[in-house]
Amino acid sequence: MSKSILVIGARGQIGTELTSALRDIHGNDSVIASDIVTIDDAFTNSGPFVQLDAMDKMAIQDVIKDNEVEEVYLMAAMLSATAEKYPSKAWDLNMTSLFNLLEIAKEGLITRLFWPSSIAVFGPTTPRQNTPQHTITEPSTVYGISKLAGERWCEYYSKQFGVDVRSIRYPGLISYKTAPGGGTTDYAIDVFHQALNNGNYDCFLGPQSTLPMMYMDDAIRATISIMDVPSEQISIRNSYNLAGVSFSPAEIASEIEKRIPGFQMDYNPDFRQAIADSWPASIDDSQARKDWNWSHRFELKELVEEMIKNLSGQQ
Ligand code: AKB
Repeated sequence: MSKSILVIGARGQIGTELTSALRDIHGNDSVIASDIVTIDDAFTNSGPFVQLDAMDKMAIQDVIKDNEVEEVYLMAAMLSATAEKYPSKAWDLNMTSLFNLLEIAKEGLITRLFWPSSIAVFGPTTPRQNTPQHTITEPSTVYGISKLAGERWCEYYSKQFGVDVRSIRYPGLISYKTAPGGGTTDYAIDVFHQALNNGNYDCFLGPQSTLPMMYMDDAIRATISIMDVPSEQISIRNSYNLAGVSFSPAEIASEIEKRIPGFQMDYNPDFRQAIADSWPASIDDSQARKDWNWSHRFELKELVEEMIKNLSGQQ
């Protein structure tokens, strides 16, 4: 019998693709999708769906008990750009949801928990190139502060109570299936939509703002892989560094221009520039490679090709 899995935040950028991938592996009925928003469509109808507030511990506990859920992927979060506008809401959502799930795991109601962290745990004092797994973490953003606190809680619950929680520090994620929501790296998705629709893009970061990024297929593979390995292989209980490809707005513009001749990128940095400036340019993920055999597949060229191919059909 397949294990029962709950995805919280299943309609978000990562949650949507993660739910589909998990359903392909474990079967539609074994993967319960949940989100605060409910929309009657093909996605919610492809398997069980429950409307859940990620901060409502009692409701989550009921779903877990009623369905004998073993694993939870907690994907609900407020991202960096939005969190700067709503600091206390971001703190409440990002912290309360994690804290509740760690407690539920401690009580023995689930056996394994996935929680996403981010490159946002790093800050201006962190070495920017090839940022190590263990280094200075002094985030200067609301989102980064919440992710760093979350990482400390994950490690604490793992060490003190034996909670099997696993986590990845996601870089900026690039996908064509679902729109991103309120991140600093979102320009690298918006640019494709604008390039295909209008032939130009007004970028909110400057041309040289190199950031760590990853194609969604790689991110989903990493998420499912880290949850599949035996517990003894997980040596990092706060969160693993994960690297895909690093590029700047100027570099992605030049790759797009090769495929959409005449494409023009303009630069008008806004408040998100300061966030980008505080983050690493590239990540050392050798610990993830060593512990659970991680390796990324998509480089910039393939990522751009996939995005244009898939979005061209949708425009
Ligand atoms: C964001 O830009 O806020 C996210 C992230 C890097 O965690 N994509």
